Amino acid sequence: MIVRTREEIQGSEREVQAANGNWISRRFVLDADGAGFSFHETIIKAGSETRICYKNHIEAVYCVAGEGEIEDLRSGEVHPIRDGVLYLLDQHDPHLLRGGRSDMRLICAFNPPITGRETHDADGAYSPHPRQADYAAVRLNSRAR
Ligand code: 9YT
Repeated sequence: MIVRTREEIQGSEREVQAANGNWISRRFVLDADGAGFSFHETIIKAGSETRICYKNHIEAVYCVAGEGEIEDLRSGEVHPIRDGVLYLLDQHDPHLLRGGRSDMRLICAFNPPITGRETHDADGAYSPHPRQADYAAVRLNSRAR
């Protein structure tokens, strides 16, 4: 069993901040933990806008505090986000994530897991996992059942 607190993650290398200050990500579970997913708490700053497209990852995001919205850049649909709302980026969906009047606190899970050493490409995506093809094959297999 692994037990971690936010206090020990804050200020450590598991806490990462966007270069433009739009978000803070606290990585409670990373690839090296061997769980098959990574698990983060992300704070999205009020009034911010971030363009994201995780072309190498699936991400589930559950809001537990604050409010904002997500704009699906394929369909143009805008979905409000507040405590109790989940979105699943299962189609590598390009989107705009906007903070509302208060900071949003989001709980995020990534597959493949984030290693913590990713670099961002021009689309704001993270680079592929070293075993990207294996993770894609497992997802495909579980969808077929
Ligand atoms: C919700 C979201 O995608 N925010 C950007 C940061 C990312 N979740 C991360 O690295 O934790």
